Amino acid sequence: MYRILQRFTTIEIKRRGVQAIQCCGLHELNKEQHNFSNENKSFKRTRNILLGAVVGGCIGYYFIEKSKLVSAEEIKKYNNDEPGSFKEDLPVYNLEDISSHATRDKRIWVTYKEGVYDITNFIDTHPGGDQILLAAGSSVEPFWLLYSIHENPHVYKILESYRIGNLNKDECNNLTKDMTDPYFNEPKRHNALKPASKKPFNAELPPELLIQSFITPNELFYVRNHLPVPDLKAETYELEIEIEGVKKTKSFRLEDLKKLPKKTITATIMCAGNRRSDMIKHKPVKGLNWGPAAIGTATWTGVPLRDVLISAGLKEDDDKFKHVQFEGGDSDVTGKMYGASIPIWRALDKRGDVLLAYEMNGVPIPRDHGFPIRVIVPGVVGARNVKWLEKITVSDKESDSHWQQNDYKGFSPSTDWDTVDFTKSPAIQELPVISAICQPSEGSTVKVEQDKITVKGYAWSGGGHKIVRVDVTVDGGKSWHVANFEHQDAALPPQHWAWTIWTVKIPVDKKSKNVEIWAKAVDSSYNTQPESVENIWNLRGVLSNAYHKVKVNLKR
Ligand code: HEM
Ligand SMILES: Nc1nc2c(c(=O)[nH]1)N[C@H]1C(S)=C(S)[C@@H](COP(=O)(O)O)O[C@H]1N2
Ligand SMILES: [Mo]
Repeated sequence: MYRILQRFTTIEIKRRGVQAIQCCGLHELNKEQHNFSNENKSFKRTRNILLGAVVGGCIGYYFIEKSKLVSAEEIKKYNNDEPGSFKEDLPVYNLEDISSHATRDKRIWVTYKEGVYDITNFIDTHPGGDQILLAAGSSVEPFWLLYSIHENPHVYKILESYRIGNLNKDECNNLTKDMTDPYFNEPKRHNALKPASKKPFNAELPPELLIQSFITPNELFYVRNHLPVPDLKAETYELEIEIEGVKKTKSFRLEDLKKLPKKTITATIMCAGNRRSDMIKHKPVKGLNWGPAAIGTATWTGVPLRDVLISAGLKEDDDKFKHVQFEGGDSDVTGKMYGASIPIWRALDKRGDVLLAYEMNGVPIPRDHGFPIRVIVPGVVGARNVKWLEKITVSDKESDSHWQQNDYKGFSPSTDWDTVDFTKSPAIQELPVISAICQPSEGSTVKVEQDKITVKGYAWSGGGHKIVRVDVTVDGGKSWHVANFEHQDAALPPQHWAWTIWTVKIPVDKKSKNVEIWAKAVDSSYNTQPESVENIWNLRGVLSNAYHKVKVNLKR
């Protein structure tokens, strides 16, 4: 009834070219709705009566109004009916107000563009179920990139019926700050990113969401920070390039870099600690407890590092140099910057596609991901993809940074903290082949349909290798099922930088109440994953790429 009435008023009014709905108090109704914690029957009845009156009044008002001359200002105000556009007669809320409304007892608010909505009363009737709660206290936009079913006037109409206010965009970056906290100026993050640590901020998506789209929306891309996020400004940004032995360094402003020929690649970035939680189950390690979602895929646009180095004066055939070092704008209390390096051959190889990127998925790189410039070293461990890039040094030595020398290295399962010698292992560069089962996730209940369950996940390999096969079993390897590739990039190895999204339907035993699903991938070099985590365990919990094993319950 409510919807029909609402549709009627909107259509009626639109047909006549004036959007008078604002002045009829529909939002008052929504405010009222927002004060009720239970939408009971009598409330619905009262609401409908009220609505009838409101609609009647509205039409009446329209006829009275029609006789008046409407000012340009007013037309602008009332025509502003794009979903999520600013509505002058509604209150304005800041991001803190929104994120404090994330549970049913406090009411559940979400934002879409500049609109603020109280969707508490919609949750139980949402066709997509409980998933809607992932957006509680945050924006629905990144989810709607994953589930494009929402790009539909019918959905916008439902959404607008829950409108309660506007989002104060100016205030977003201007919340009350405690200047003594080094983390006082962190960017606002989406609530769906589940933090493994808050300061520094490290977070990943629930695995089921991760594989809903081939390209990961920026706001949902895992974040791996070692330090507070620097606040670099495009206007004052400078990148310094030093070629060792050459006195004069060269510097590039952002606009200088943007003038050089640009390139776009689609590349997956993965943290060395992805799937560390599987290793921790076997034996504790030092490191953040990452699940299988410390990985993401984006299109990256920027200028090839090779071109910048050559324009800074580096000679391609000069074999004095062995490494290209990077320094980020994020520093620790002693003033030491985050740093890493890659071998020079990779930096200069035309096929290496190493970029100084300024765009992520078509927009300026968000602060958490390295604004305004980050290095993208496709096929290479996340740690070398230095964010907030401020300095490049061409050298005969590796970076002396902690993260190059004393971290991000692999060791034998029998090496522990009392015996470890970090100088004995090389720094991780290209990552080995990996896969993960994302749907169903560990411990969940899956519906058996026609004696089969559907399993979905990703697979990826470093060094530009492509995934050629993913095998999945539910009987401990007695029978393997080859997965279908739902999405794979067309690029050929050794420039295949993006992950593969796979899916498979597997028959399950009629009597079994639960199963353990295993997945393993094979890459274009026919490298595959190790069977057990026990035998690849290492004290930092990196390179955790054993068969992915997920236990689930079955429902018929
Ligand atoms: C708060 C605003 C939201 C509204 C008004 C809304 C509305 C809807 C509607 C009307 C549909 C059915 C679409 C159709 O079949 O034409 C739908 C489906 C769906 N929604 Fe939402 N939604 C919202 C938020 C979300 C969020 C935040 C998520 C995920 C995190 C989500 C996940 C889904 C899924 C997975 C489906 C598809 C279900 C299926 O395929 O059967 N929705 N939603
Ligand atoms: N300057 C700087 N660059 C950095 C880091 C950092 O803390 N500071 N973290 C690295 C690590 S370990 C990873 S996995 C990736 C994470 O990138 P993302 O946060 O954009 O997902 O950035 C890398 N680049
Ligand atoms: Mo990482």
